[in-house]
Order: sequence, then structure tokens, then C-alpha cells
Amino acid sequence: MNLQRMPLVLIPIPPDFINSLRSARRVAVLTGAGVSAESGVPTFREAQTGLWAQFEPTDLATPQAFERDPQTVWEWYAWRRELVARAEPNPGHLALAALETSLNRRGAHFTLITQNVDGLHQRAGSQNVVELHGNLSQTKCSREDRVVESWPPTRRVPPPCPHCGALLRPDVVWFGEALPREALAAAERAANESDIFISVGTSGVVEPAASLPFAALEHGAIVVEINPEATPLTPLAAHVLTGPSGAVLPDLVKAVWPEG
Ligand code: BJW
Repeated sequence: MNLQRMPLVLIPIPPDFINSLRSARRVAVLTGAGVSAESGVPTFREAQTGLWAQFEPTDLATPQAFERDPQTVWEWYAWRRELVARAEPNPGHLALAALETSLNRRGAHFTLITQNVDGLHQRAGSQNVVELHGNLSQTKCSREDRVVESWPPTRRVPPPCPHCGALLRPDVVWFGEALPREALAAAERAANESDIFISVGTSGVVEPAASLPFAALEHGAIVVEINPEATPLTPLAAHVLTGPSGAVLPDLVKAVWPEG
């Protein structure tokens, strides 16, 4: 996707936000499932299309569910892995990668904190990505927590760990599990040190990610939200850009650096 060829600003971007972004030194962006919605990856909590309109999350995204029915959980993630493999980054992902390049070129620091496990930001070209909830493409041992790259062919579902024989599982963070320590520390640091913090496509109900924009606010950042729907952050955001990220983000980048 060539951002230069995208239509000029359709969604009004507040001029003072444009100026703040031009002079920002440290920018942090938090993304959620909504950013990948326009790539055809279902979100979690939306009534019609959300993954959890069809599946009960507590049946699938908890360690207890995996203990109870590892085959169903493994197969659900295998289905999602295939869906993501067929998906392509959308203009929102590409605009975030372009934002990082533009800011870095001007000597500013950029951190992309994502709750998504689909790897689409990296495929779009984003460099400094912090994955809070793991990555669907990786598999780990359910006993020893180590990432396992490959295992011998087997009919067993899930396959056993080639090192210790325990069940393999997706390398994602389930409810009640701790987030990867280094990723969480990097996200908190980026939020606390940011002068602009943008929350995009997340319902903002899952902790600890949901607290990051509020930490940024407490540390004096300009907090901006991009989402078609209101969230708990909306009343506190300095600017709310209401709309799909695949449209708003390219418009934002164009408005800030029309010359590219
Ligand atoms: C668009 C759009 C378009 C649509 N453009 N936008 C404090 C208070 C209360 C509870 C807790 C608390 N601290 C911890 C908890 C418990 C729990 C929690 O938060 N529960 C709440 C739900 C009540 N948190 C945890 O358990 C976390 N662990 C933890 O805290 O551990 C502590 C610990 C420490 C030490 C030892 C042991 C433990 C872990 C949370 C893990 C979350 N995991 C999941 C699954 C990942 C794997 C998988 O993919 O299956 O992560 S749950 C799911 O929700 C997934 C997502 O990353 C996450 C967030 O969802 P997201 O991205 O916001 O999606 P949606 O669907 O909710 O929203 C989509 C949004 O997009 C909407 O707003 C739309 O409007 C918008 N949208 N189209 C832009 N085109």
C-alpha cells in the first residue's frame, strides 16, 4: 500500500494534535484487535463478528480450559493461526509502520505496544514492537514454558513436547497468567515516558494493558484514542478520532507529513 496514493484527509485531524505529533520526542501506540479487523481477523468482544460471539472465552483462553480440554483449545488456535496466515496487513498497520519511520527519521522514539498475537504489525514493517500477549505463530511447552520450534510428526493433539513429553500449547497469554516480564516493563516504560500516547482499536477492558493509557495520562502525555466505539478511555482522551483505524491512521500520517 502506497500511502502517497491514498486520498487526502477525510477524517478531520485536530490541528493541535498534528503540531504535537510533529514536535513529539517519544510516541507510544497501544493496539488491540480492532486494528486487525479490516484484515479479516475477528475481534474478541464485538457482538456480531467477535470470536467470542461464537466461543465462550473462558472455555478456551484460560489455563483451566487447556487442562480440561487441550484438544479443543489446540484446534481453536490452529484454526486462528490459519486465518491469520491468510490475512494481510491493512492500511492501518501500514500507516503505523510509516509513522515509526517518519518519527525515527526526525530523531523521535517510537514504541508500538500490541495486545495482538497475529504478527501483522511486524509483517507491515513495524520495527519496535512490544508483544504483550505473545504470538500465535509460536508454540511452547506447557510445563517448562520454553519455546519449541519443531516436533516429530504425531497424531496426538496437542503434540507432546519433544524435550519433556508435556503437552505443547500456543505461546499466548491466557487469563490469570502473567504477561512476559520484559515486554510489560518495556510497555510501562514507553507509556510513562511518552509525550504522545495513542490507543487504537482496543476495548480497554483487559488488564494490565488497559492501564497503560492512564499511566501515560498521569505522566503528562497527550492521550489520543482511535476507535469507532467509545471505551472507558474516551472521556479522558485529549482527542478522540472516531472511525476505523484503516481509514483514520493513513489520514493521520498524511495530515502530519503531507510530503511523506
Ligand atoms: C476497531 C475496528 C476498526 C472494531 N478500527 N477499532 C485488574 C482488574 C480486573 C481484572 C484484572 C485486573 N488485573 C488482571 C485482571 C484479570 C484479567 C483481566 O483483565 N480481566 C478483565 C477482562 C476483567 N487479566 C489477566 O488475567 C492478565 N493477567 C494478569 O493480569 O496476570 C497477573 C499475574 C501476575 C503474576 C502471576 C500471575 C498472574 C492476562 C490477560 C491476557 C489476555 N489474553 C487475551 C487472549 C490472548 C490469546 C488469544 O488471542 O487468544 O488477549 S484475552 C483478549 O483480550 C486478547 C486481547 O489481546 C485482549 C484485549 O482485547 P482487545 O484487543 O481490546 O479486543 P476487543 O475485542 O475487546 O475490542 C476490539 C475493539 O476494536 C473495540 O473497541 C472495537 O470498537 C474496536 N474496533 N473495529 C479500530 N476497524
